[in-house]
Amino acid sequence: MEEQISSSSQFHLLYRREQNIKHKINKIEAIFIVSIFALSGVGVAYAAWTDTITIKGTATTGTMKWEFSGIPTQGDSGLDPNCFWDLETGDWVQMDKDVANTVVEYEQKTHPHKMTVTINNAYPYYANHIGFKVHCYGNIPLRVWKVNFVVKGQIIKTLYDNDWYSNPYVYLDLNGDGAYDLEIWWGNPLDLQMHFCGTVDRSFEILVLQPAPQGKALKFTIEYVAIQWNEWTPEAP
Ligand SMILES: [Ca+2]
Ligand SMILES: [Ca+2]
Repeated sequence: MEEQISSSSQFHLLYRREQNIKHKINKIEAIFIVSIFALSGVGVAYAAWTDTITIKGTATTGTMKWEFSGIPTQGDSGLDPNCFWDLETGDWVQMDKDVANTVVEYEQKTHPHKMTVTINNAYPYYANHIGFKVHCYGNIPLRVWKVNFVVKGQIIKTLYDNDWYSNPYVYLDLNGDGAYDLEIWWGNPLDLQMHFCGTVDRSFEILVLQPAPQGKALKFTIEYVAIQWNEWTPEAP
């Protein structure tokens, strides 16, 4: 008897659950249909808003351009200049013989950014002073950011503005034997801001040191790297 009552109760419970589920499905269907109408209304409104939006704009960029200009000058026009001991405290003397010579060449005729210095028949204490001009011809202000010293295609030394203020002397080992062959005194800091049509004079001095290899041309390239004024930093980032 108890089993019959129990079976009957279970039947009623199952029947009520089924009715509830059907009821919920009907409600979900109703909500879904209402939502479709609501979304279609939003869609019309959205389309109306986007149709009215039209944006037109024009942007132009400036130019950042500079070059080495003019003909580089030097202190050896014949009789050799010497600087005994070092470029900082040494005595500059013009000797009575023309043994060595220095050739300074820009990388290209128009808008060069590099110059190559070649010293022929050099000997210890032969020295030279090289002068050149930097010309800004773009409308974005710039600063020279760093100077790369390149030997046989490789950058072996980079000078930043902070380096210059702590020590403006650069030493180059041209043949990779671990001994410095040239001392270079870089004549100017690298923090000057340049504007369109601006030109500045720049210079450096070279001293041939005792370990320089005999019977070899001493050759290196100087590469200026300029950067827009607002990105300039006094040292490597
Ligand atoms: Ca000479
Ligand atoms: Ca060397």
